[in-house]
Amino acid sequence: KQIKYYLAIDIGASSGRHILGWLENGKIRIEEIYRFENGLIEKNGHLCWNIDRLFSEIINGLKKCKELNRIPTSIGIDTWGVDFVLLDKNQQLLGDSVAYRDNRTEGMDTKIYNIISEKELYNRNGIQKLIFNTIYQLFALKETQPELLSQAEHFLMVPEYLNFLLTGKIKNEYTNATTTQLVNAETQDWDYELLEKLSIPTKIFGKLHMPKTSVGNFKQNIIDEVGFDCEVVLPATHDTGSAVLAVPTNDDNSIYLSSGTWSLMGIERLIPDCTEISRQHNFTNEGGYHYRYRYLKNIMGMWMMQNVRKEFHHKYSFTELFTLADIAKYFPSIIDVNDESFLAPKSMIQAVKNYCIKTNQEIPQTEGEILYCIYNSLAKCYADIVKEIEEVTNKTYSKIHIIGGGCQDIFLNRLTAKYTGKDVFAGPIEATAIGNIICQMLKAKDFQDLIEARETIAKSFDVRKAEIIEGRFWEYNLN
Ligand code: LFR
Repeated sequence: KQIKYYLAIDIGASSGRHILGWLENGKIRIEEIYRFENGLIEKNGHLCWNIDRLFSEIINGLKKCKELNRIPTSIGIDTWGVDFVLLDKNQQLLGDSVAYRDNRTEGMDTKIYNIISEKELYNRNGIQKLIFNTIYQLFALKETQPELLSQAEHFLMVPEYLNFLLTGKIKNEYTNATTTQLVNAETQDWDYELLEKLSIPTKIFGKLHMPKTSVGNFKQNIIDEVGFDCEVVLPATHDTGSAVLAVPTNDDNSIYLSSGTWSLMGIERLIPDCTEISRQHNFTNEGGYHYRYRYLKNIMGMWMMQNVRKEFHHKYSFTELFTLADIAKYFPSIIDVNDESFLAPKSMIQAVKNYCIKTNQEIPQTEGEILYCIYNSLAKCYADIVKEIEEVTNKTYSKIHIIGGGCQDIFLNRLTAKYTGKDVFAGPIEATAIGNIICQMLKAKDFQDLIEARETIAKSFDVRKAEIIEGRFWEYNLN
């Protein structure tokens, strides 16, 4: 019998990958067939994504399928949220693909709150305030390059643009759209009234499609280039939306922590909470598969580690980093990992030191102290958020499921277990790609529903309980 392959193209802020998934004896199997780097570039004075290169890497990975003679039944693309491009009436790109860490949104919050109060804004969409949300980016564009907005005919989030390049079809997708802070939680559609208030043209926003919708097949030039045709399907195109689908449990006594460039910690809910209390805690209600809501908070996450490792010139293995951090566990200073100074600093190490100076705390001197300071502060932040979730939902949770690439960080997992007092489980590592794949499988009716898909995930992938013992990192080799 011919195996039915599905391809997830999952692009994060630091890397992208093509992962084939298929069913075998009732289990999901995955295999990474192609991987590439991603990162910020500086262009015309802004931090941008190199979207042309991302697309050519997508093509390279598709060619790999052909080479391996494993042609997928369908493919789905997911990326980080909030970032977008504009197309003109000839469907040509307008301007650069500016990245969310660019500082163009500075001060846009105040300007928007002069038009609509922060309270009312949250009440309409229940999306947490992050200064880089699309709403602030569009407003910045309106202030600095209004001609781009007035020439625009189409607004596309990054995965939608990549889908467009493959198929020629433009389709906006619901889960990623909610990250814009422009989708009304009640109507689950673009908030046209809000857009009008902000003088952002409404015509550029297309109908919202749910995950499992077909975008279309490859254009002829793509077929010629990669050597096969394929249907492009919408997964939850927001990576976090895909990742949370792959939480390996149906138990609603658990909190998830999707750990990658960002740490996203929260729960799934069936009803959004746009109340004032929820806003004060700055929880978000991101739209998910089948109108499930991700009630969560963004935490600066592995971004800090990635930057520090770069500054260490990658001279340490992960095992060595854990050991170094562990040796420095006497170090007392705690930083607020969500401070805006860590969003895009020239030097993360200096930013951590500056924060300690600013708050009159001991300044980390050694590499170990820097590492421990970040790790310790991250884990403490996780523990605080667990408390907040319990407070807001008036319920206690017994476990935390850490999913995504960051779940390989055993040092952080142990600290998380220690500070939260919960049972902490790690895995699956490729949660986002798995979530993307199960959405395609759900479309193909390989599973009856999400419950069955999650049961299958739980039995298909390694999920390990975090140990609380300290030290002994040399037993691991994660490189
Ligand atoms: C994670 C993520 C987060 C979003 C941030 C910026 O990759 O998608 O969910 O808040 O990136 O888009």
